[in-house]
Amino acid sequence: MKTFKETLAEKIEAWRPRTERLIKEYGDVEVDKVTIGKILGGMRGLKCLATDISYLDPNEGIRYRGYTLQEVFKKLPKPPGSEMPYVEGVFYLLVTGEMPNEKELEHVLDEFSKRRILPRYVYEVIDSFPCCSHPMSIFSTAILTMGRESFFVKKYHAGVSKKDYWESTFEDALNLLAKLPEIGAYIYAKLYRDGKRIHSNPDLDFGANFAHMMGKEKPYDDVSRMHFIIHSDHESGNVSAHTGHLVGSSLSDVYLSISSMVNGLAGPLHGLANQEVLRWLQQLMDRMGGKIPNEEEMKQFVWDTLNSGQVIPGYGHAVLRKTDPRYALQREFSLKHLKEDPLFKYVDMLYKVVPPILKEQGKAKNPWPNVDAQSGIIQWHYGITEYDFYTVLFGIGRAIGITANLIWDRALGYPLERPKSLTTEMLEEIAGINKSDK
Ligand code: CMX
Repeated sequence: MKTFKETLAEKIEAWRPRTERLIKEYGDVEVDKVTIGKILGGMRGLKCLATDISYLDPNEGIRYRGYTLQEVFKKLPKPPGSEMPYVEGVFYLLVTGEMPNEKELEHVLDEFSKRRILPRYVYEVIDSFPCCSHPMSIFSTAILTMGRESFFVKKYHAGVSKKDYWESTFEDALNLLAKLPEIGAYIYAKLYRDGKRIHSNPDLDFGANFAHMMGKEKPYDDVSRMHFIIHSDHESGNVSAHTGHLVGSSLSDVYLSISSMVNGLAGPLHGLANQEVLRWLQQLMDRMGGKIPNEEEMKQFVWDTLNSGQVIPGYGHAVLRKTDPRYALQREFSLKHLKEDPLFKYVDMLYKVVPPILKEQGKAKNPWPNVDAQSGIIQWHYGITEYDFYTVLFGIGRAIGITANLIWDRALGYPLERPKSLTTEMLEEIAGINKSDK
């Protein structure tokens, strides 16, 4: 049997001529048009990045290596007695493009397990944070601290060939990913459980070990697997993925890149939205004195939010134009496991009430729910009620896709990113605005 790394090496060798040919023979072929609207509009929809790890279709949602999320969940191997697949399996899929067979899975499980031990200084760094720090700041710093472990940095300074950069990046990726559940669980213990740490169990897979360290019973292991898998990748233009790629393009190591992506994910328009959903629902609960609102009351709450100039958290998307399949998958799980939970009832009523209101308001291009509209509610149900922590969970998952991308960025020799910027005056000149019109 070929190892994970050997399989990847073969894939890379086979893939390189394709990108080399595109650059050499078709480098001048136009793909998209850069307008002033795109430049001043956050480059929304501009086709200017390449990745083979995942593709986001506006109507269908994300595909990992060509597989829809439904297919990923159906085809990836699952631990005995579990509803959700191994997280390690999704990393194998994202990196190699193939579903792992039994032997390949065993190998990748072993690779993760043997790299999971967290250096002591990481606990010390987490311990040293001042009170009231946001868990995402701690998470980002904990990752950054481990930069001293980077194989890539050692190999780079030893003068390894560019063609081989991917190998040490692959090692860094596995070394970091394997430690993320423990970093996350320790941040949680430190902030919300008086530092009472539950030791990692080497016999458990990524999802189950995380659940164990969080002190949670079944089916929280499946909740974790589902959460990490659905958040792992969403193409490369979103803030976290793009940040990871951009920072990595300067040959910063995996630790620097992933810490940076975590900082991008921490923004309220991106990953922080899942905590915003909970905060917003709590306001409604307070207003309702705990009882379930009727549809009219819910509509009023949504309109009040919009009229006060705020967005409806968990709704809308920069690319998607339908209900996010990540929302749909979590809804399916919730209908099975937490149908009677009052917060789920709120979320379900919002699904009915919000899209027509956003359509009526006429601003949001996508009135449908995204992944964040549902994820926090599931965590809450299983007792993770400290919603500041939710984005850390998102970050653990997102690191899986971004490291897969970083490995391939190095393998295909993607260069330093360096777009060109213009001044407002230059744009006005291009637009043909005369000085006297201004
Ligand atoms: N509620 C109210 N207004 C919304 C809205 C929502 N959920 N979604 C978009 N809009 C508004 C925008 O604020 C914008 O208004 P202005 O013209 O006044 O600036 C207008 O509709 C057009 O925005 P858009 O093109 O539809 O959306 P963007 O690509 O600019 O932004 C997103 C996308 C996700 C930031 C936005 O929909 C939003 O703020 N949603 C709420 C926050 C959220 O759920 N974020 C998580 C996204 C998933 C993720 O990446 O993690």
